[in-house]
Amino acid sequence: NKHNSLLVWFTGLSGSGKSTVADALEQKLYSEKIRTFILDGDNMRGRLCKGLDFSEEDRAENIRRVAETANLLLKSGAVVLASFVSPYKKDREYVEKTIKPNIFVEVYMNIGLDICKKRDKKGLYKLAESGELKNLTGVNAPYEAPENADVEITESDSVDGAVEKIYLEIKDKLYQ
Ligand code: GGZ
Repeated sequence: NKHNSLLVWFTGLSGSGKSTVADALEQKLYSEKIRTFILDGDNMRGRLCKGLDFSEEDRAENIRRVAETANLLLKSGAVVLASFVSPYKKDREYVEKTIKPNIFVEVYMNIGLDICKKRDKKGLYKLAESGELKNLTGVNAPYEAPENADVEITESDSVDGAVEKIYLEIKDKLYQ
């Protein structure tokens, strides 16, 4: 099955559903025999990006290493699904300019902070609000929302709906 490589970049707050939607998109692509690879905080921050914190500088370095890794995977022909908070516009722009033109698809998980806080799976928001965690995006660190994302997912989209939106955006790019 011949398809192009693509980098689908999910940005959004912790708890906005980046990984959930990326996983569901991967399932859909898998059923179409498209080769995928997921990059996220779980497989990057614990390994290649170990030791980096959540300061602006270290987030930039985190994203730089992610971009290098994504580039290698893209060369193998895979569709790379990358889920990173990536709150700084300059870092997201860096990723886009580092990879081959026209294979970058930005997905903005535009989910309100209130909803992310309610989920708070890891208890990070609670910690940040009590002052025990610094640099938590949305609470005591900024999130610079994308202004021209290729796809925007909001709280009115279901997971399947989100997958459909993204798929519509990437399907031509996959096979052109
Ligand atoms: C943001 C944090 C922080 C702080 C820990 N700020 O929802 P999660 O838990 O599973 O995913 C988040 C992950 C963010 O790492 P990224 O590599 O995506 O960040 S960035 O792109 O900004 O470099 C969250 C957890 O790590 N986490 N502390 N202070 N997210």
